[in-house]
Amino acid sequence: MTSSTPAITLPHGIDGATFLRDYWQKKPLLMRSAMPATAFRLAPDELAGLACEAEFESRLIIEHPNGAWEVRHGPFAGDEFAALPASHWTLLVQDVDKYLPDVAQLMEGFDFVPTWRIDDIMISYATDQGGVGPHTDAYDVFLMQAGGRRRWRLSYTQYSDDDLIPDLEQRILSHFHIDEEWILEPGDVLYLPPGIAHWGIAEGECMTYSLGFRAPSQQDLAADWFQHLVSLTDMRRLLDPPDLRLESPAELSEGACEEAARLLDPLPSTRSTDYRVWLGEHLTEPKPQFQLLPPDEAWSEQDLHDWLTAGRQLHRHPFARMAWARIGDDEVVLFSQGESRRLHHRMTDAVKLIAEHRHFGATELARLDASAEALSTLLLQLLNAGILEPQEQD
Ligand SMILES: [Mn+2]
Repeated sequence: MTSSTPAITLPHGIDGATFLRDYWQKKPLLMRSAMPATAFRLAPDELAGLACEAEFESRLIIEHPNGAWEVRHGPFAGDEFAALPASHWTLLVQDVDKYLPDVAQLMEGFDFVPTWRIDDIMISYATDQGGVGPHTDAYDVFLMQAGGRRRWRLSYTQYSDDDLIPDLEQRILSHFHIDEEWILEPGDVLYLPPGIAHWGIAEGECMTYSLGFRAPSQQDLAADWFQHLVSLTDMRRLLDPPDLRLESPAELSEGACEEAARLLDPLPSTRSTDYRVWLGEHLTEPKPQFQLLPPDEAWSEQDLHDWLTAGRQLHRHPFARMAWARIGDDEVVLFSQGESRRLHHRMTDAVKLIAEHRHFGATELARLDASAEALSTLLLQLLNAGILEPQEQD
């Protein structure tokens, strides 16, 4: 087992259901002492080390004394940090959860919101007065104060692209009306819905972990859905109706329109099973750098049996995205990495266990009301796709 999961302590009088009803995607919530400060283990120089590695997407944002903003992209050379000023800069590293299991584990505390929306944990280190400037994001975020103090200013003004500082790579608002201001201490968590302008400024050195969510645009969904529809088509061609009678040979008749519709109507609608399966696949599609590979040696049924009976755990590869859905009364489907596995509805509890938990073992599996054979088949598929991995012992 890895370290125990630090659950989020919601403020008094707010439970997961209240949070979803009153705050999620609606309004900000400051949660004082929501997490133990000991949950955040990464030291600033370790974060700087990650920003020097090519696998990590990292940025340095420097606010110069003349008010100019500078953005530099990693990977950085180690001595680049030593050459920076004493204040007014921040280092941001994306997707830290994909490589550090301790960081991925923090996500389990947030299972009161839809986990299929989770994108990544970005970690930022800032020197005194450092930050990314005032801005809005298009997605939900939980800002976890990991170390030091950060002043958060919120604005309820609706800003547009016209309010941005022009010709700047980073989206920074040129003006900001402060409606709310809090200083976050280690263990405090601030939830922000999409579109709320915010401005974080380090008060002395600080570290913040941002759990970011995904909000695909209508354009993204349409582009992928229509591409999926195209993939289902063949080369059948438009014919004229058999009872063709012409009033005018140049007229695009009602009958001709109907014949064209006859080619398109058999394609699935957004009410179809095909659509649900496509949506789950679309939403669990990983970023290109987080594709999974099969293990070097394939797992056999015997390997799996031996592993579990030895009391050892299976864990989700940190690259893996998971979701599940019901299909009618008879089927469930497990989604991961843009793929789907359709299963008998008796596998529902197994699918939930796998999609909700980052690690589990024989004890959890034994509680399931699934056929041992079907369960073993599914686990082997996931292990041999690299989605599940044997949990190395600490
Ligand atoms: Mn932000």
